[in-house]
Amino acid sequence: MTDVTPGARPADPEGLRAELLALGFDRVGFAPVGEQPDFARFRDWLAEGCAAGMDYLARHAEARRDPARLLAGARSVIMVSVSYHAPRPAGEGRGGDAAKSAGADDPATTDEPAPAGFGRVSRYARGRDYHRVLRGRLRQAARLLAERHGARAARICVDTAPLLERSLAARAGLGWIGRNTCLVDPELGSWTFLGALLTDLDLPPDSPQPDRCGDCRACLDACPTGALAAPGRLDARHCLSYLTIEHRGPLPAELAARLEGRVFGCDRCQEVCPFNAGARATRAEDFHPRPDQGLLELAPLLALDRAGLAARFAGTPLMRAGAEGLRRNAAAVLEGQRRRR
Ligand code: B12
Ligand code: SF4
Ligand code: SF4
Repeated sequence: MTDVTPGARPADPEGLRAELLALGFDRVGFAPVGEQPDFARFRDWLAEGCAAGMDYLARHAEARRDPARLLAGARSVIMVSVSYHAPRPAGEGRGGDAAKSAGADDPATTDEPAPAGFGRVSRYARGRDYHRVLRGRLRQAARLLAERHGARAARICVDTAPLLERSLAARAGLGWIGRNTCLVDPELGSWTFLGALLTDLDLPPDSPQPDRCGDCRACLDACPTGALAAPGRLDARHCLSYLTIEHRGPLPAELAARLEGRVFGCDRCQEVCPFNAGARATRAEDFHPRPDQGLLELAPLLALDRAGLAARFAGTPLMRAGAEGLRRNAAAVLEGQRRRR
C-alpha cells in the first residue's frame, strides 16, 4: 500500500485513473468539492415548478450546493460514466418473440413508432437496473482507493443522493451539457449513465470540455411536447419521460395524446442528437436489451399487479413506474393507437 495520509494527493493520479477504468467505467474524471457554480440554476428550476411532482428533489436541496456536505472530509469527486448504447441487433435478447411475430424491427435499433398493441421502452431501461450495476463497480472502486491509495472516507452516489451529477461530470471533463440537458460525450454521445464517488483523496481536477452544440437545435425542435422550453432547461411538467416514469396519478390528456407508442420513458431529444448517431457501443453486457423489454405487449400490462410487476421486471428500471403507472401508460398508448387507426 502507498504511504499516504488522508487528504493526500496520490503520487500517480493517472495510474489511479487507469485502475478505475479497468473496473469497467468508460470514463473517469476528477472534480474538486466546493461551491457548485450550477447550484443557482438548480434552485431557480425548482422555484419555477419545473420539477413537477418530484418533491424529493426539493428535500436536501441545499446539500447540492457543495458535495462536501455529503461526506465529512471530502476533497474530491470521482465522476464516472458507462455507456448503455446497443446499436446492433444480436439475435436473441433484442426484440423478443412477441415483437418479432408482430413484424416489429429490433426495438434497440429503431426509432420508429411502436406497432399496434406494443409500447416502446426508453433505451436506458431495456437492460438491468443501472443503479445496481454502477453501485457494484463503485464499491470496488472505493475498496481500491482504501486498500491501495490510503483513502479513509468514501461515499457512492448514483442518482438518489442530492448531488448535481451532470454538472459535476461536466466539471470533471466527461463531456458538456447539451441543449437537451444531457451530458454529451464526443464519442459515447449522451447514452451514458453517471455515477460519483466522493473521497477524501486530493485529486488533480480535470479540465472541462468545450460546448460543441454549436448552432444545432435539433433536440429543442424534436421534443414532442415543447418540454425543452429553452436550451438546457427541461420543464418536467411537460416531459413524457417524467410523466411515464415519475408522475403519479392520471396523465394530462393533451400530453397523453403525444405518447406515440412510448410506454416508459422518452428518448426523442437524444435520438436526434448528431453526437449519438455514431456513438460507440456499450461494453457492458448488463445493458444489452433483454428479450421483450424493448417493446412491451400492452394488453397484458392492463392487468398488471404488484406481484406481476416484480415477476416480470424485478431488477430493471421499469419497477420505478410501479404497476399502476405501467397500467396507466399502457392504457394511454392503446388509446392513442386506437384513435390513429
Ligand atoms: C430528476 C431527474 C430526471 C427528471 C428531470 C430531468 C432534467 N433534465 O432535469 C426526468 C424524470 C425528466 C429525467 C429524465 C431523464 N433522465 Co434523469 N435524472 C434526474 C436526476 C435524479 C436529477 C436531475 C436534476 O437535478 N435535474 C434538475 C436540473 C436543473 O439539473 P440537471 O439536469 O442536473 O442540469 C444541470 C446541468 O444541466 C446544468 N445546466 C442546466 N442548464 C444549463 C445550461 C447551460 C448553458 C449550462 C452551462 C449548464 C446548464 O445545471 C443544472 C444544475 O446543475 C439525475 C441524477 C442526479 N442526481 O443528478 C438523473 C439523470 C440526470 N438522468 C439520467 C437519464 C439517463 C435520464 C433519461 C435519459 C431517462 C429516460 N430516457 O427517460 C431522461 C433524459 C431526459 C432529459 N433530456 O434530461 C442520467 C443522465 C445521463 C446523461 N448522460 O446526462 C442521470 C444523471 C442519472 C444517472 N445517474 O445516470 N431525469
Ligand atoms: S425526454 Fe422527450 S418529452 Fe422529455 S424533453 Fe426529451 S424529447 Fe421532450
Ligand atoms: S441535438 Fe444538437 S443542440 Fe441538442 S444536445 Fe445534441 S448537439 Fe446539442
